[in-house]
Amino acid sequence: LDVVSFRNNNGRKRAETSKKPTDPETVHSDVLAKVEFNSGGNRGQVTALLAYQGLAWNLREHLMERMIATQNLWREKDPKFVYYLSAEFLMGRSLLNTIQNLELYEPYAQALKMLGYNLETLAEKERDASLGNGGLGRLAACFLDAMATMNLPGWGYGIRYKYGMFKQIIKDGEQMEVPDVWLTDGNPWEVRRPDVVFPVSFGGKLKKTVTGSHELVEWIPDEQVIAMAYDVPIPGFNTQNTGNLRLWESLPVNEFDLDAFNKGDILSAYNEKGRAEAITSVLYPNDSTPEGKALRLKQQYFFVSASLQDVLARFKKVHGNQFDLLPEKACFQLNDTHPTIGIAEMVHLLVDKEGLDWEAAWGITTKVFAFTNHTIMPEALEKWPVKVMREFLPRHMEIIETIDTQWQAFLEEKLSEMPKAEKQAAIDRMAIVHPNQWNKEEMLVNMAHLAVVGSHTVNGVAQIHSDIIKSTIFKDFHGVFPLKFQNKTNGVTPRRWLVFSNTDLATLITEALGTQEWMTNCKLLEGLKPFAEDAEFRKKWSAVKRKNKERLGAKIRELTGDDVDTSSMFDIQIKRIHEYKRQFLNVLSVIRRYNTIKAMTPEERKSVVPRVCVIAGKAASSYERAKDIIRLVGAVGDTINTDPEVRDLLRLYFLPDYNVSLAEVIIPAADLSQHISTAGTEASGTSNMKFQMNGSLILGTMDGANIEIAEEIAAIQGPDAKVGDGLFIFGVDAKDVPKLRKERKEFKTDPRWDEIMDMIKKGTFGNDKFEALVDSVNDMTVGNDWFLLANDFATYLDVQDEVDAMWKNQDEWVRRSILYTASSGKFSSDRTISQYAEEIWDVQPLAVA
Ligand code: 4GP
Repeated sequence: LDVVSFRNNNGRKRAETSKKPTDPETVHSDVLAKVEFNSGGNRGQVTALLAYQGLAWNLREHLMERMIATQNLWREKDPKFVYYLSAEFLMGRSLLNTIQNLELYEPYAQALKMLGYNLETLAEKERDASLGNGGLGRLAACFLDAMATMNLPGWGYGIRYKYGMFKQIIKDGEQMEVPDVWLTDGNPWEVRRPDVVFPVSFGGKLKKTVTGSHELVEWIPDEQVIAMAYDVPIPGFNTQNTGNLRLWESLPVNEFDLDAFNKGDILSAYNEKGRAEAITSVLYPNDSTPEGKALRLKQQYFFVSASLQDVLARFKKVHGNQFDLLPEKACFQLNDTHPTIGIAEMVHLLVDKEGLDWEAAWGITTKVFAFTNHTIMPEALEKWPVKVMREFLPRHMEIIETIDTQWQAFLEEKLSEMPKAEKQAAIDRMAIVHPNQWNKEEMLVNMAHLAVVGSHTVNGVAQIHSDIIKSTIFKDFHGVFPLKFQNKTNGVTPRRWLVFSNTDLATLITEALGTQEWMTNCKLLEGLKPFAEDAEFRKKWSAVKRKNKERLGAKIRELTGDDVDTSSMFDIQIKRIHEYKRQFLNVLSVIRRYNTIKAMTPEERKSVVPRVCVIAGKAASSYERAKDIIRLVGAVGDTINTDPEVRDLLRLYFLPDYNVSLAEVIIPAADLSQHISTAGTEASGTSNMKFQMNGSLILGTMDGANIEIAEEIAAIQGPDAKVGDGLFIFGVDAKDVPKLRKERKEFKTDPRWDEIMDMIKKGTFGNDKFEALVDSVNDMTVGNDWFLLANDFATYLDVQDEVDAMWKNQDEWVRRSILYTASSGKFSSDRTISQYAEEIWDVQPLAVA
């Protein structure tokens, strides 16, 4: 597939903003005017916050102008659109991303200087928009960037959470969660749209009227809220085109109960407001309580209903009631199961509101939805109790039951050749509504099954993951619809993750390649290959890395108070904390390294490669085992970092409150990054791609996208290289995992493993013995080491030795680093999105001239 065909054709000419001037003087005076007129500030004393806001308002006008031009063109030409429905968008900061996407860095940096500020320092004033948990949320943000850059007609739709991902504070080694009050200073990057509002209903009952063979169902809800839109313009890079992320806020129909207030019942006066606003208050409320579950279901329905109503309203303006045209004009990508209720909502809107018959409505529905699965972790495969669904969405529950009945009837036909009992078992396995396996009394709606049945395409996010879902969670479905399943290997935006966060490296690359074209056509990075052999170039490459390490060193000092030696190897693992991602295994190897150094003579210590190990990431608030891991990292770090015999050779830090902005500082500074999930458990991973782009060597298992990264790195080395050459690969094969799990009880652990387990349990680190954590991998009467840490431990230590040996050969290390970047082109989200556009969405680019 030719990524180039998706690039806009105006070459390297900057995509000019049409009306607003961008010279430094005008920007300066415009920012001052904004400070004065928008916020009543004093132009003689522009605080950092006011300067940031003034600048952001100025930029938003550019964005709005472009967005309006884009929307006007699209309205006029009426192309097919993709709507990316996602409960998460992990956007991070906008200021520098906007300035650089619009290629306005120089004049804006100058204008700010005139105000007495440095652009980079000021940019840090902005709070991250953390409207997501991790991988799938950040992926959605990268996809929006790619869609805008490639001029694809499409919008994102999501929730404007008042409190995003919690802020992580580490207190006495423990993770504490504090609300993320990201909106207190206002959000200059959004536009409130009181003119774009839709009602969203819950609860109540159904009223049915039968006329002839036709049954009319009317849903009489007992609760209603208003969904109000906020538009967040999404700048494309080197194009006029500007996309849109529409986020919904939930508001009460009646804001205030004056009657209650007048009667002295002050708090009840706000009841309805509180209930309505709760829906969009918090990202993923804890769903371990029934109240939490209901709230999460309400969130999902809320944003999906508002989004579909919005799309249908626009469609009807142009095409009236010709709903059979909808599949030619719209496509909805379900980002995991969270928006899956949209399938039932589409049927509800078409049948109950628009008067279509069931067959027509269902036919249209199955042509407009496509579904992406992001994980096979059972806890993430959403299943809603029928009871809860019926209480809050009675009509949708009925629609789902009808879909399920028809689906099962279809299967009866389709599988008619099978012996009866076998057929019934297959149908039961594929049912949308089925009993809870732990409590047969309770019936559940399986959202992944609904998503597969209601979508025309289902995809995984890396080749191995797409293969695994066809043989595990969706095996039966794949048997029925082999052609429905596709792979779309993830990608990340090279703009945010390389060009803007590692500007020195980007400059060096551009100098070497003699063009900036690689920023929108990452395959051109292959042109770096010969430079890997050039000693002068390698020197420059190392100098950039060193500078980035200084920047991270300063960050570590700010966060921990410690100075680190930037000539040490920076060894990084950053991602959500989860047992399958095996941060615990990483800590075990750090302990091993500590023991080894302790046992050495001073002379022997001279040959040790000094390392600074960094781990960062958040644990779900109710995930105790993950929180144990964070505590262990902290406790082991405290022991090592204060041990005078060791601290010059080894450090371990847990950096708090990992988010997009911290990642932007960490990734460019990594020498080594770790992606060590048990084979077959990490769907793809995307930080592995960011690290590769930034020339960090990879230590990992053959899992997720690591495999494809290894293939690309092998390919660039030439026909003799094998997959895995140039990376540090270890661990069991995905295909062996089920068998090894069964045999884990009999597995003979390595003596070094036993020694470390004893150390931890004896209380060597901190005040704790971490018994539950240790037992989960070591005591087969308590845990089962499901993620096979013990099996992979020895080969992990071996490969760590290979890392050290390679580090001592800096020429080879840097050579590889360059080859990593050179071979990272495949992992641009531009490539991923162009594949979605061609192979799933059938959406074509349409650029503002
Ligand atoms: C993540 C997967 O764990 C990760 O492997 C993948 O790269 C990412 O999605 C994007 O596809 N899953 C989630 C989740 O974020 O919440 O399930």
